[in-house]
Amino acid sequence: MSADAPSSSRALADFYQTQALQAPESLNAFWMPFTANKQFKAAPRLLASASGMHYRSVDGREILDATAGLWCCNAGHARPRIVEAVKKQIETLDFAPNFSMSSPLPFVLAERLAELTPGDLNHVFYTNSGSESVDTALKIALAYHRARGEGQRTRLIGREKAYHGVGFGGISVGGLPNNRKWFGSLLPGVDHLRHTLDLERNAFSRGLPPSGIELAEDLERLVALHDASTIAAVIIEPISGSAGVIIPPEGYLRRIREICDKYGILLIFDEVITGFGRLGRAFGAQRFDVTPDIITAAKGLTNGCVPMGAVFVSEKIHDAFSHGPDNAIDLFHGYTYSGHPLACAAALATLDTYAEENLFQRSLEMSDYWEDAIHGLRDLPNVADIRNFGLIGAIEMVPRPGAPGARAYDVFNRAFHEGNLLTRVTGDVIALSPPLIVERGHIDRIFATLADIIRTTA
Ligand code: PXG
Repeated sequence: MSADAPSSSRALADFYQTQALQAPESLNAFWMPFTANKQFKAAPRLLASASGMHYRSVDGREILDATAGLWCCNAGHARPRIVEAVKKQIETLDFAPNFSMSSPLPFVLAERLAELTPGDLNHVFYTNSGSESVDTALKIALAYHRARGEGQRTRLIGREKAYHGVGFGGISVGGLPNNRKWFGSLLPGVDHLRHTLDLERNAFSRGLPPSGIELAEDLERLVALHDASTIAAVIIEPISGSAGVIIPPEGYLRRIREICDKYGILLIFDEVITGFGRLGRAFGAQRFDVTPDIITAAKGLTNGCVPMGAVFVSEKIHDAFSHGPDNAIDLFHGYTYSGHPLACAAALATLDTYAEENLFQRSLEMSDYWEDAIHGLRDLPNVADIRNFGLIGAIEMVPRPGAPGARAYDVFNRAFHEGNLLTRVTGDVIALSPPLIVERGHIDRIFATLADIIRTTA
């Protein structure tokens, strides 16, 4: 506690609240993640509070949230059920270990989640983030093959331009050069499929791009090169977000599934951003009608308010670990906070909010309006492509010569300061993923603001 903090509990609560609402005296000590720290600290963008579709900035402006925080607050902000559930839980059971001990909520939540997952992905392993979910899924895939006597299947296949978080497993199967090149030799025995972004053939597609199913055959190339007997799993984002929103070509995911089945390769869908209604169903797997063997999730699981991730596995995978004696540990893996009571309470109240307000269906129904609205920007200056699916949208800007990303960054920064609008920028792409409670009026405002700003950004 800092030296000037008061000692009575009421005054203390006010003290922290005041600190939370105003600009801090120094920005120096916090080393911000994935941020140009010098640029940010010279002109900070600080959010102090949030409710529903809006943030409030420290300078008192109401900011429309077109990104659900960071793809996570799918039900909107500070939803009453979730707030109450978390408050109650912290007063009741703040922490309970889950290694050879537990508490009721992780079990209750797991049963609820198993009702939402596709196929027989009925078993849940808890993590605290998308990155941990990815590393967990990769480890489960390797251990699964070993448990069934195919321990030589050690190779993991990712994709160019993929983002699977920042663990060593995730950056190894990931395909973003900046996230890899700084960090040494990464995991051995990883290879990558080609990415599917193709502006020449698919620019301004509405929904799924028509061309590119043949890129799934790239998996056959890797099988021919390495032999299927060495390959444990393929990991794919149904829609990649961080790489600038890449939508799969029609039929692509199904073809990948077929090839995995042909060779006994596990298919992992990384649904950290596509889970929990973003694409109009609980999971992208259901929207695309392609069932993977493992799903990774996080973000929307707790509506972003308490860190939590999850890995869903099929019966076959779960069963492969259950042949030992009763006193044998199934899986030598887990986190101190796997199944944390606060996260479980938040997740249960989040699932109830999604169900009560029918938000997955709502997201599906709103997506046509969303699509029409975003494609209304196609003739603006410097717009290279517009992509959309579900309640995801991307506007790719033509980069300024010699300054990749600078124009899109200016649009994002001006949208925040001048347009009171929170968007997300990644490279030359403005990415949009509003809370699923978004109304038509919000959508109109998002694209009117962006149109103005794009028109006036050189
Ligand atoms: N997998 C996928 C597909 C993701 O999108 C992660 C794993 C990692 O999750 P954690 O919880 O460890 O961050 C993600 C995260 C963006 C953006 O702007 C996307 C993510 C994170 C931060 C920014 O697109 N996705």
